[in-house]
Amino acid sequence: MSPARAYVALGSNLGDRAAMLALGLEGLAALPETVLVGVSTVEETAPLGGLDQPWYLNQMTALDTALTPALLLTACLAIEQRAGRTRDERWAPRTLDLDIVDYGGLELVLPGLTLPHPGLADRDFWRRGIDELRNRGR
Ligand code: A4P
Ligand code: MG
Repeated sequence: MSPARAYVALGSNLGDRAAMLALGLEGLAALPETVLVGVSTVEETAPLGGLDQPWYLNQMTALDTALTPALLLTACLAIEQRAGRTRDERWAPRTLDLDIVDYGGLELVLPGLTLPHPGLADRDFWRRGIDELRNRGR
């Protein structure tokens, strides 16, 4: 099977946000059957949803992957969990969010996985990240 071009978004609004994004990129770069082909500029964004919470750092990535959408999601959740672990091994509040924004243009609604991600319409910063990567040929 030829690989699919997937866009995976990173977001963090807790702890050392830049370090969380770096952990996320490291995790994505290490995925099997996957090449991390592009990484957007980091953008600082106001929290969506009107809640009183810290601002986010957001970043978009482009991957060429032979993992299925379900396996890619499982891998993303595992990366999130690793980033949420504190040094004393107790669970910390979640500090890193990974969302599969698009997977080869596939339209899919499964329990636990909707593609393209339904948040895309409301998130200018995701669209800017994808545009930036596409303008670079990614
Ligand atoms: N899920 C379904 N489709 C997908 C997909 N395409 N990619 C399911 C990833 N996950 C998908 O996600 C809950 C479940 O969504 C996953 O287990 C998966 O089965 P979560 O990230 O654990 O839950 P959440 O974050 O509480 O909810 P949700 O609805 O995923 O929120 P989002 O979309 O992650 O948004 N404001 C700014 N400025 N920047 C942000 O990045 N992010 C959020 C969280 C809120 N406000 C924000 C930002
Ligand atoms: Mg999420």
